[in-house]
Formats: sequence, C-alpha cells, structure tokens
Amino acid sequence: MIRLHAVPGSRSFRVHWLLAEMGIEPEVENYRIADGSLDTEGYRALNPAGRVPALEIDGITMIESGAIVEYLCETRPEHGLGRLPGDPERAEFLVWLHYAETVATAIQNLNLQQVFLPDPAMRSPTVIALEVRRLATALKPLEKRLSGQDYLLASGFSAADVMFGFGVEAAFHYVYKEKFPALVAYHARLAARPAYQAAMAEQGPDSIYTQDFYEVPRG
Ligand SMILES: N[C@@H](CCC(=O)N[C@@H](CS)C(=O)NCC(=O)O)C(=O)O
Repeated sequence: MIRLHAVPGSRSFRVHWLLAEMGIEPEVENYRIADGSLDTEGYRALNPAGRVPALEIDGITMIESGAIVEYLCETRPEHGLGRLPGDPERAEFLVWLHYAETVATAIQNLNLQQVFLPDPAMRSPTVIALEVRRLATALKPLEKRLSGQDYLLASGFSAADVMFGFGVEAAFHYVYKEKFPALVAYHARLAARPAYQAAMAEQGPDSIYTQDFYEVPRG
C-alpha cells in the first residue's frame, strides 16, 4: 500500500505526479490548509510540522517532498527519472531539484499574505512587493535555462522538472507570465504529459487559489 497525504494544488502534487510518471497510483488522503485538518494530533504523528506531503511507502512514512522525490528515484531507478551517483548530470540534478524549494518558498510567503490571512488589512504591501521581486529573481535563471532546452537537464525530462514544474503555474498567480515566455512554453510541455494530467485529475481541483492573478496591494 502506498498512501499519499495531500492538499490539492500544493507541494504534494510533486509526489503524486512523480508516482504517476512511474505508473504508481497511490491511495490519496486529501486535507485543506485553512480548515485545520492538518493541525490534528493524528496528522502530526505523520508529519510533526503539520504539512503536506507525507507518504506512507515501503513500511515507512516520509515527509519533505524533495527527500521523497530523491527516495523514489533511487528505489525505483528503472524509470530513469533521477540522475543517480555516478551520472554525469548528478550535481546539476541535485541543484535544480532543490532550487525548486527556493522558488516554492517565495510562493508560499505570497500565499500566506495574499490567500491565507483572514483579513486583508493584515497584509503587508511592502513584504508582498519584496517577495514578488524575490520570486521573479529566482525565476530568471530558469527562464534563461529553459530558453535553450526543453527541460532542466540537457539529457531530458527528470524528477527535477517534477519538483520545479508544479510551481510554475503557482508562480504565475504573482508574476506576469508575459515576462517569462520560456517558462510558459515549458509549463505547457509539462502539462501535456499524460502522467501530469492523470495526477491532476486524481488530486482534484486546486484548493488554494481563488483568483487567477494577485496584484501587489497599494501601500
Ligand atoms: N519543504 C517542505 C514544505 C512542506 C510545506 O510547507 N507544505 C505546505 C503546502 S505546499 C503545507 O503543508 N502548508 C501547511 C501550513 O503551512 O500550515 C516540503 O517540500 O515538503
């Protein structure tokens, strides 16, 4: 049994999508960030930080999407989605796989300000403007890299694309996509993958965003 604890539209999609790329369909337990369902003693026994994803697999429970993605690549190498020790692209693979969290952290900070604060008066236009700038800065090297090749690694699609790719759509809630044409094309390439579409359909509708785009509020 493989069970994924997830919030539709969150980092748990990385794990769901990677499993789909491997032809594995997990049992899925869905939660919501705003309704307190992650903030229970039962869930904290799985993930002490009360966050998703958590994955029950191979008789253990794993947290941290990056660790789970590496583990899946290493324990299921037949799918060729990792670049394991000895591979000439190993270092690049690790860099871009973990760089995805640099991007995701900026998005998360913006989600907190723009989506989850219960009262708009609690928002800080200064922090939001700063985070949008930090997000755009973090995306720029990816825009450059993906202008010259289809995927993060020259050899082709890998789990690094799964780690980063899910966040591209989320980033476009905060930065103007017109400024990132290579990322728009990259996201379309990823979203056309049958495994991406299968995982999307299984996870259900995004539960985080209620607007297509969030402008920086006037200070
Ligand atoms: N570094 C962790 C971050 C996990 C994380 O922050 N997940 C978010 C969803 S994308 C979450 O569960 N947030 C709930 C909360 O902050 O209360 C990972 O990659 O798994």
